[in-house]
Order: sequence, then structure tokens, then C-alpha cells
Amino acid sequence: MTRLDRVALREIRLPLKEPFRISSGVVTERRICLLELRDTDGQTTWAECVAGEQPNYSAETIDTAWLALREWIVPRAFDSDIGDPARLYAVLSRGVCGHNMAKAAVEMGCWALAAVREGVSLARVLGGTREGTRAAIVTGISLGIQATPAELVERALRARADGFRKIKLKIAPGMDVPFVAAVREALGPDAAIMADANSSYTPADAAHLQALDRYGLIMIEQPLARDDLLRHAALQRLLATPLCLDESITDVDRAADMIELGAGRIINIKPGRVGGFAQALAIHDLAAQHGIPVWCGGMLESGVGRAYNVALASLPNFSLPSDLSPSSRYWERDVVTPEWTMDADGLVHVPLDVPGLGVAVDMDRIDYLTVRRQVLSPRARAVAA
Ligand code: OSB
Ligand code: MG
Repeated sequence: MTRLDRVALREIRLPLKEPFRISSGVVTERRICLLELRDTDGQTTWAECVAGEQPNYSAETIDTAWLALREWIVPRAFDSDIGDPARLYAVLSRGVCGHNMAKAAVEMGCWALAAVREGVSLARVLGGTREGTRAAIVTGISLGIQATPAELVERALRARADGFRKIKLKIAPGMDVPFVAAVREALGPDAAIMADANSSYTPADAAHLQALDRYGLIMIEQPLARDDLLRHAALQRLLATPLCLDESITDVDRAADMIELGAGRIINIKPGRVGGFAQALAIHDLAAQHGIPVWCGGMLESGVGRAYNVALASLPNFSLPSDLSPSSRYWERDVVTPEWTMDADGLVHVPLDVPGLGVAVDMDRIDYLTVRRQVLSPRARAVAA
């Protein structure tokens, strides 16, 4: 039996190089909750809770996650055998609705602890018996909404020159067709371009969204409300462009619903959004059975959260480029060594043969960025504030 022995929560503040704007809000500095986990074998690792500062992407925020971790999720984890991390999601979900990102932080940390105990990489643990683990991830970039099409084109050209293999444009009503048209015109017909609306349209916009069909987007991500699979299905029937769902897919059952309803043809898997790796793996496998491609989305993670996404994206059905940009796209300096890098072919290499996360945290950097800390232990829930 392996148990968690100590979980230390920290909030760090990491300024983005450039503000990141989506349809529902803008981020200039990431407030990130990091967890340091220790098990009863004395092994340690780090994890990241991907919740943002505002409840605009989902209901969770860093502050709700901190509360949920301290009050319900970490205490449940302390009472559980973490030897088989695949079983943890069900344990953490018993009597706790929602709070997927908070659950995921602990659950994924326990997968990393299992990797450390076994002396293998997280990617190997996740790959398990599946064939076709990738040694490198084909990477795309997610470009925030810009003031003008010209500014978006400038960033898209730079992204292509840097080697990114997919360019995602954030769109919103009033910031869509001319922006997409300008980027398509500048990059030419072969560039892999997609748009992400973050739920900013309604079914009344269907005719307007049909205008995007002529730009050859590889997909349109999450045009409608998060809990609206039915209307996504109706919209998909009106569009030639495949829909990809992000916010809507909160667990494997929602993925099954999407497939049955025809509400989308591609899934963006973010392990934080679905409560961790057990659900992410289930979605990956279900999608593979149905011929639905998946790719790994990002939540502007630090190098810690990125290690988890890189490991996940090494699975075989991650067949489209993932939003796993290198550290330098986001930060002046990341919190891990080595930092995450991308080569000129747009590949991020998976540290397949390094035990655990494959990167070390830079303790001095994390201490410098920390604004609050709370240590939780099975003996005394909150040891130090
Ligand atoms: O919808 O994919 C999204 C960031 C914050 C919230 C939602 C989304 C995003 C991104 C960022 O697109 C992608 C990245 O981390 O590079
Ligand atoms: Mg998205």
C-alpha cells in the first residue's frame, strides 16, 4: 500500500511575455497553483493545477481549486491507496462533484509518483501496453485575439517561421472572418490553420459561421456553449469544417455523447479539464476506436504542467498537432530545467527515458515567484499557512 504523506500547495505568479486574449477574457500574468507531493516511500514530484484566475473557461479558478484541494480532494487522497493511480479519479469523485482541475492536479501527480517509483518516464507509464508511443510531439501555437488582422498576420508569419505546424487563431463575434481570411491569404492554401471560439457564438450565428467554411480550416473549436452538445450537432450538420470540442468534453461519457450525437469530429483533450489522466486515457482510447483524432490542448501551463501534457500527447491517437509550445513562447524564464524547447521542424521531444516528469523544478525560481503556501499532511490537514 502506498499513500500520500505530504502535499504542499503553492501559488506562483508568472508574467506572460505578451497578454493572451480569448473571447471571454485576457491573461497578462498566470497565477499558477503548483503542488509538491510526497508518498510514503519518500518519493516526491511536482504537479500543476491548470485553473485560471477567472471563471471564464470553466467554473473553476485557482482560488476555488485551492479550497477544493485543501478541504476535500487532498484529504480524500490521504485516505486512499495511491499505488494504482488509475483508480484515484473514482475515489476523488465520490461525493465531490466537479472541481476537475483540482482533482486532476492530485491524480496526475500520483501518476508521476508511480513513474518515479518505477524508475520510468511518465510517458512510459501512460503508454502502458499501447503500441506507438511517440518520441516527439508535433506542435502548434495558439494565438490570442489581436486588435487588427494585420497584427494577427504578423504573429502567424512569425509562428510559421519558428516551425509551428498548426496555427490556432482565437476568434469571437466581430473578430472572426476578416482575421481568418487575412491569415489564410498570408500563409497560403497549405498552412494548417484552425479557429477557437471558446463558446462565444450561439446557434443564431450558424449562417455567419458557414462563411468560415471557405478558408479551409482544419477545425473550428468549441463555437457554442460548453453544455450544449445537441446544438453543436445541429451546427456540425451545417458546416463542412469539422468541429472540435474542448470545454464540452468534461469526461469520457461526454466524449461518447459527442460521438453518438455527431456534435464534433475531433477532440481537444486537456487532462486538467477531464479530472486527470484516467479520464484522458479513456477518451483517447474511445476516440481511437471511433476513428476520432485527438490532440492535446494547453492552459498556458508552466513547465511543470507542460511535462504532463507532453507525456500524454506521446500516446498514439494524438494524431493532430498539440498546443504544446516551448517555454520561450510564454515566459522570459520557465520554472523547470531544462526548459521545454521545440526544434525547427516544430517537434517537442518527449523525455522518454528520464524517470518521472523528465524535467527538474528550479527551486530558486519557484521560491522567488511564490506568493502563498500551504502544507497539508494526513496528520494535520493544514500544517502551515
Ligand atoms: O481554449 O484552448 C483554449 C488557454 C486558456 C484557456 C483556454 C484555452 C487556452 C489556449 C492556450 O488556447 C493554449 C496554450 O497553452 O498554448
Ligand atoms: Mg479551446
